[in-house]
Amino acid sequence: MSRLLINTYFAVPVQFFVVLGLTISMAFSAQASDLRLAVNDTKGRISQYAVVTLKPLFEGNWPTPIAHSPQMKQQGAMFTPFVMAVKVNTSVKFPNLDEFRHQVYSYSKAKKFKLRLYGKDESKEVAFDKVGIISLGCNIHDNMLAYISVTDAPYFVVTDSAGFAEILNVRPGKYQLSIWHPNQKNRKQNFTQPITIATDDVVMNATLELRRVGRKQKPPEDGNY
Ligand SMILES: [Cu+2]
Repeated sequence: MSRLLINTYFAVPVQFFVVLGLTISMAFSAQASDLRLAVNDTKGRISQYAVVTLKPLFEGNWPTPIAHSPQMKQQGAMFTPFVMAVKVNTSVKFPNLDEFRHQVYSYSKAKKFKLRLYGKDESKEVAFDKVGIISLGCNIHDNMLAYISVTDAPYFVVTDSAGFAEILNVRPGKYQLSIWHPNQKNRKQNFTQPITIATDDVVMNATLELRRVGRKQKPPEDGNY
């Protein structure tokens, strides 16, 4: 296997509020390729909870995504996960695993809703039919906060605790790579970058400019259930 390393520096327009350091490593392999992406901030800290999407810049028939039923759990007066990405028109379950009640709501443009108060081992379901970022809260517990990124991209993933994202079996072609993070400095402007997936695996690194004080979901204070 031969390996080609390209280091490229992109001067990013100021309005992006994002700096990108890009390292592409191409390992020659067959047909569909894998994209591996490490996301960090300008101080070199790994960035968990970045939503990475790949949108094709070409026409194509995309297979219907496998039906899945993602869950936004309420447990210990916290939402889990903190950031979730789903394909548009996906229904998300909201199971309450606590001994007490929650009332989940969103005022976000892409989906405004308020679930009724419900208790342990009950679950509600919400279908997200518009692309956008949904910010979730709970009327009972102010500390509770989570995000659902609703996308129409065929490929999407959220970076893990190592700031790492992996998209496997990407069809070759030109794509718009887009990264959203709850703490990105410019909330209206995602990081975007065109990217060509050939028949080689791609390994790259993206650096986001994040706010110094970020949005976090704090654990509840003692006895504050
Ligand atoms: Cu709650």
